[in-house]
Amino acid sequence: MNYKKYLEDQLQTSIEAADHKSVYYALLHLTKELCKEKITNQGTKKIYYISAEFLIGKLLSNNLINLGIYDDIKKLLHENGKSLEEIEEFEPEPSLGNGGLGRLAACFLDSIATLGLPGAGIGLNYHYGLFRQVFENNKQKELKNPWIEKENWLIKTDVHFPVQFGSFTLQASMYDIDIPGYGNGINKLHLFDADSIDESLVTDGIHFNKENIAKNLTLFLYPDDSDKAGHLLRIYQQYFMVCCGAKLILKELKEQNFELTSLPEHVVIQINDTHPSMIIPELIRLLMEQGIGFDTATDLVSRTCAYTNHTILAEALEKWPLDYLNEVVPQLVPIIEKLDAKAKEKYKDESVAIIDSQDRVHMAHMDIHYGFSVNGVAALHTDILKNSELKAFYQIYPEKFNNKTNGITFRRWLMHCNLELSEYISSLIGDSWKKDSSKLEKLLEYQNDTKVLNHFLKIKQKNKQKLCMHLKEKQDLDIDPNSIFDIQIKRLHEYKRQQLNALYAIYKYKQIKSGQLPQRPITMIFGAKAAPAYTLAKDIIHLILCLQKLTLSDPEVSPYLKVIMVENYNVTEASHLIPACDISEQISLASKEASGTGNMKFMLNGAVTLGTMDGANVEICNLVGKDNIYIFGKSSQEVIQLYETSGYHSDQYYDNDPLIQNLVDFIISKEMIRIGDPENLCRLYKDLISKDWFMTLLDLKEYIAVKENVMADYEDRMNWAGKMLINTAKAGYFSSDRTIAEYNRDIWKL
Ligand code: T68
Repeated sequence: MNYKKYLEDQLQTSIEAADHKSVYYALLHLTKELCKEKITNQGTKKIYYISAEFLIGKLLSNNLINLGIYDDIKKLLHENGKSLEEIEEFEPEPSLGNGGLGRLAACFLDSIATLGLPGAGIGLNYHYGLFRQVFENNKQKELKNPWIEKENWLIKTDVHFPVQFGSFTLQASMYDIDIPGYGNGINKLHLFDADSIDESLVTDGIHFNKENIAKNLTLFLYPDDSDKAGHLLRIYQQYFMVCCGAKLILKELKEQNFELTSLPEHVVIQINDTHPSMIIPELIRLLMEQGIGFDTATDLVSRTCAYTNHTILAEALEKWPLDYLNEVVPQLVPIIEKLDAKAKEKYKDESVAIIDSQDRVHMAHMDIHYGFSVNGVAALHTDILKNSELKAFYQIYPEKFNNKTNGITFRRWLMHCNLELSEYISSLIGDSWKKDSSKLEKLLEYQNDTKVLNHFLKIKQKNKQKLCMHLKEKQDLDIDPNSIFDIQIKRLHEYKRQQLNALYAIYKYKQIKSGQLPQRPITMIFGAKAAPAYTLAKDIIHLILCLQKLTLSDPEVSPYLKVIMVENYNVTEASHLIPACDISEQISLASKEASGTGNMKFMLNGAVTLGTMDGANVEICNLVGKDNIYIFGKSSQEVIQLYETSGYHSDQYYDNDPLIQNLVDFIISKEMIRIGDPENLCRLYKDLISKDWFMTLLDLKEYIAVKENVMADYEDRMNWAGKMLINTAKAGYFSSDRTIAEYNRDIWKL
C-alpha cells in the first residue's frame, strides 16, 4: 500500500499541512485497514482469555510495530515535517485496568497473537475506565477518564446478546479491537457493552447513581465498592461479562459445526483471577438449556476452564454473599448450590467448601473444584499457594497446580519505549532477540567491554534527559538529569510499602539538614493511584506529596534530594519513566506481591533492582546473581510465620529504636503539619506505630542500609554499567512470549 497516498486521501490535504490530531486519526484508520487485510490466527482449538481488565495502553505505535511498518511510518512522517512521538500524544489512553493484572492480560494478548495462536480476549467496554488522577492540596482527586472519541479503535460488530438479571434484561453489544501479532496473524479483543448506558449520569468527578444498572453498568472499571450498592454493581458487571462471553463461545463453536459435547476439544477458557468465575455456572446453565444434563455439562465445563490466581491477600479473594447473587443472578444460584453440594459430599472439609457457613460463595474455590488447572504467577507465589494459602486444595488436586511466571511484551517495553537501546542491542547481537528473547544473553559477551558499557550509560543518560523534559512539560518540575533516578511506580497499596520508601526520603532529608550531603543528588520518583475508598493509601499519597513540597521548596535540600510524584500514573507514563530509571524499587513485604511485572520492565531497560525476596524478584535474583541486584528484608517464610504467630508488633520497633522513632515522628512534625493535613498525617502515623499490618518497620533499618550501599556503588560507573548490561541480558526469560508458550504447552494445548 502507498501509505502516503492513503494518509493524504484521509486527510484531504498533505501530511505537512494537517494538524497532529488529524494525522493521528488518519494513522488509526490506516492501521485498522491493514489489520483487515491480515489473516486471523487459525486452529481447531481456541483460547479465550476472559478478564475484567485489559490495560492495553495506547495502541498506535504498538500496532505499527507488530504490523512491521513502524520504521516506514516514522520515516514518512519525518520526511513530511511530523514526528510520530508528537502524534502519539494525541491518542487517548484507554484505562481499562487497575494495574498488574490488567496489564498482564494486555501483554498476553500481544504474545498470543505473536505466537500465531488462535485466541481472543473477552472483557468489558468501560466508558470512563479507571479514574484520572489529579493532585489538589497535596491529595489525590478522582476525575472521569473518557477515552472513546468519535474515531477510535473499537469496531462495532453485529453480535448482540440479551443478558437476563433477576428483575430485568439488558441488551449487550460486542465491540472489537484488533490485536495484530508481531509478524503474525491477528486476534480480537471483544469488549461487551450495554446498549442502555447513559454517560450523562456522571456529572461530578466519578460519582454516579449506583442503583441505575441499565444506565451505569459499564461506565466505570471497579467503581467504589465500599458499600452494598457497589458490591452489587460489581456482580452485575461480572455476570454481564461472563454471560456475553459464554454465549459468544458457544455461538462460535456452533458456527464451526462442532458438537456442544466437544467443547473441551475446541475451547479453553483462562479465567483471570476470580472476577470472571461465574462463567463456570453460566456455561453449565447454557449447556443445560440445550438439553445436556447437569453432570455432563459440569464435566464439559470443568475440562474447559483454567484459573489463574494473582494474589494471596485475603481481602482480594472474592467471597460474594449468596443473598447478593440471589438478587442479581438468581438463575445461577441453584447451579452454584449443586456444585457446592457435590464438593461437600466428596470432600467433607469445610475449608474447601464453595458456600461457607456464613452463606458466602468463595469464587476461587469454585474455580479450583470445577476447573482443570490452577496456576500462580511466579515460582514463589505458586509455592505459597501450594504450601499455605491453598494447601487443602493442593492436597486434593496436586495435578491441577502449576506455575506460570509472568512476562511482559518486549515490543512495548523495549522496542517502543526505548528505541535507542533496542537498536543498539540489535547492532551488537543482531535482531534475533526480537523473536527469541533468550538471545539477549549474547549481550553478556560485552560485559567487560568499556566501549559498550559507556554506550549503555550514554543511552540511559539520554533517557533521563528526555524524562526531565517530559516532567517539566507535564508538571512543571525541574529535576537534575545527573542525579540518581530512584523510581517506585505501581498501584498504591500498604503491602507494596511506598511508605517504607517515603521513610527513606525522610532519613535523607534529615541527613541533609544536618549537613551530611549525599555524594550525588537523588531524585526519588513515585507514581501511584489509590483506590478511591482506600483511606490509608490516600494518606500515603498525601505523605509523599507533602515530602515533594518539603524537598522542592527548601533550597538547602532540593539540590541534593527531590521527592517527585508523577500525576495520573498510567501505561503511557510508565513508558516514559522506565527507560530512565537507575534504581527499581520492588520493596513489597515478602510473600505479598504475587509476581510484579514492573520489576521485569525496569530490568529489561537496564535498571538495577532494590527489592525484597518476593514475587518474581526471587527469579530475577537467581538470574542476575547477588552482585547485580540489591536484596533486603525478612524472607517470605519469616513473614508468614509472623502472621501465623501474631509475632509482629510495630510499637516494639518504634519504642526500641531511636532512629525508627525519629523517622516516624517526622510524619507529624512541625515541618510536615505546616504543609499537610493533620488528619491524614496523624492517621498514618498512628497506624504505623500501632498496627502496621504490612510490617513497614520490620525492614526499615535494613532497607536504609542497603539503599545506602546502592548509592555508593552507583559511583563506580563502569561497574554499575556492567550490572545494567547483565540485567538487560538476563531479562529474556521475562518475555510474555515465553510465558504464553508455557501456558500453551502445559494448559491450553492449542
Ligand atoms: C497483580 N494483581 C499482582 N490485581 O498484585 C501482581 N485485584 O503481583 C502481579 O504481577 C499481577 O497481578 C499480574 O499477575 C492485580 O493487579 C488487581 O489489579 C485487582 C483488581 C481488582 C480486584 C483485585
